[in-house]
Amino acid sequence: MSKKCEMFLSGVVEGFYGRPWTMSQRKELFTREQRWGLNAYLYAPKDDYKHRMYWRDLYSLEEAEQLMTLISAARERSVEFIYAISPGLDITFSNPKELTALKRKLSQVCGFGCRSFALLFDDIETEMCPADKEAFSSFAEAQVSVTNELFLHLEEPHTFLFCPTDYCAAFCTPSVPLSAYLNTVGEKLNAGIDILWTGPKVVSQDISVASIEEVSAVLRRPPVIWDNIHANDYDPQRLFLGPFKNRPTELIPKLRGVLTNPNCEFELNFVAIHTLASWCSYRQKDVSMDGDDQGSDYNPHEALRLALSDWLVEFGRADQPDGAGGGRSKRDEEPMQTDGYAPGPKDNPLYTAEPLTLDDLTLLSELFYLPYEHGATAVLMLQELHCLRREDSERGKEEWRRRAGKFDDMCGAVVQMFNRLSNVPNRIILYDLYNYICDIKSGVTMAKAYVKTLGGQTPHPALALTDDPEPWGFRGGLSGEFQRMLPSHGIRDLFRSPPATRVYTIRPCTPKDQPEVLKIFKEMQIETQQKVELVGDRLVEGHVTPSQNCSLILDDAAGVCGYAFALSDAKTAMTKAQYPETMLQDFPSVVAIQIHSRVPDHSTAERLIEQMLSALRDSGSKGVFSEFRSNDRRMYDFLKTLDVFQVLKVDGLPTNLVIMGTKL
Ligand code: GDL
Repeated sequence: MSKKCEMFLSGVVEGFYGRPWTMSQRKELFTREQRWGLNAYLYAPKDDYKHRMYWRDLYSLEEAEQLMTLISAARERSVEFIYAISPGLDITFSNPKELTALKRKLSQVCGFGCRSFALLFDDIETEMCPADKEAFSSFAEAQVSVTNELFLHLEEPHTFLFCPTDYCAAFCTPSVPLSAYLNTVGEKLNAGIDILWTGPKVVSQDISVASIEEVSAVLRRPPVIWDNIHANDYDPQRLFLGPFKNRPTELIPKLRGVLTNPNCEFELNFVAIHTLASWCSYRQKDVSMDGDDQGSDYNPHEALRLALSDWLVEFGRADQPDGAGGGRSKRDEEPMQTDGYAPGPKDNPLYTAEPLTLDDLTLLSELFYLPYEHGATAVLMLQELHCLRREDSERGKEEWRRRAGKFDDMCGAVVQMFNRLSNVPNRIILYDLYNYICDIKSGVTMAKAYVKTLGGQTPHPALALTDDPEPWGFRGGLSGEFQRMLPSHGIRDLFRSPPATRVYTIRPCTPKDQPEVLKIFKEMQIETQQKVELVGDRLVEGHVTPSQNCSLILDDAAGVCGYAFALSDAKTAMTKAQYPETMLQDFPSVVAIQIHSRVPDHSTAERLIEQMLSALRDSGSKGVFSEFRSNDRRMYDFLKTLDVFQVLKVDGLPTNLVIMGTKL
């Protein structure tokens, strides 16, 4: 790794699509970052004209003044302001005028007092124009050449970031280690430039240490994580109020930094940024000799609790900056509409607003948790509804009624939370939240009415589930309709059939399973579209008989959903000297595994593999390898997360083949 010891960059990237934040929101962000110990802000709003679409245009006097004020506000709060430009939509890399335009633009921003820069090439066409094809041997060469030039032009800024076009493992072909694009970037990008990386996917559920070691080796430097865990610009119904999670703190010393690209709505990022700051605080604790920290690690639940307690205070504030949002300012706090009015004994009493509680905020966060996970209460509500719907014969009986009552109470708590939220003094936060809480209130109200109907009661006509419902009875618009027609619809609805109610079985394979096994095998082949001859394929296709106890099937309610076949002496199935003797000495056995994509939880597949490894161990084998088509990402990523299998470096393999192995 070429980098000298650097400050760990921690903070926020404003890098989402949609309405950019306002200058005063950004200033408020710097205040919060300083308060919570974060140190960086990357300015990269996708829909800001002069950041991306009109990247060549210089800022006007008025804009210049605003940016200057913003940059100095960041400095006052000890936040490093990193200005990013995204020229990738239409730049001609080989045209010297384009480089001049970029230099002119960044020099202008340098004149505003900015000293840190970034060049972003995410989300663009990868096909080069004819002129660039003549001038550069690859897209990576073109980007690297322009980026290196700019870096030198700006006199090698201390912080200069580059966002590759393949910015996550899922985009790399055939794989991270074998990606020609990333290898060129790693080799040729000036060592003083840092590289942004979003993890295994654009929105990564987990970021493992192994995955970062893998990409760092290719990039020849530790990456800066651009974390999309809280980004919500891809779905207007989703919002993420869960804690920063599934990134072990052991990552910290292996990274150059972490910047979170959070929810579009500024005020709804309190939890996202607060919990990221808690996570980052473990970088100091790592080196501290303070006995208190011994054995403690970042705990997402605890971090969430702390964030929500602080956020609760914000909800109670009526003195919003700029007096925006129609909230009550300090001056007119007393008296209010009650001035001169007191209801008589027989009149309606005055409306009294109940204050928001920490429980309300916890519930809110659990309903809008994380991209791959609902919070505990949300899961419970889905499970309850699932059971109430299924247990037809039980309706009317005591136990069913008890459960229906419980579900009704949970829906009631959501409505109560909505009511309290709509009364909070801080109208700015409320207005950012409004669409989401309205949507969930509607959702649970419909579900509540449905359970009433199941129990034989008649709900309010507005909520009736008839064939002529009000429009809120069929939600989601055109996009929702498209979604429901796609084959992938429902795959991630693990909440609709919650994991707890799914039952999987592992059993020996019988000849009757062969058609189902082949179906899964063929699906994978179609998905990966790669022709490589694998020893494992011969086991799956039945050309070679697996060793004793080494053919296992995974079943779910719908039938076969996975398999594992192994042979303790792989050599007996090889038609030629396919793999080197040295590899076969350490890893004499072969296993072929596939899990259908409809199986959402890793733990079941993990059990299947463990059972197989134990059968091989019993047969006296020392080690086992498994072959993967390099774009069979699902299985490859899965085995990596298990941390049992490692990628084996085998000379002379075809580039579209990856071998993973484990000692037994
Ligand atoms: C992306 C975009 C980002 C967007 C995010 C979530 C990167 C590097 N780029 O791919 O602008 O907000 O997805 O939709 O993440």
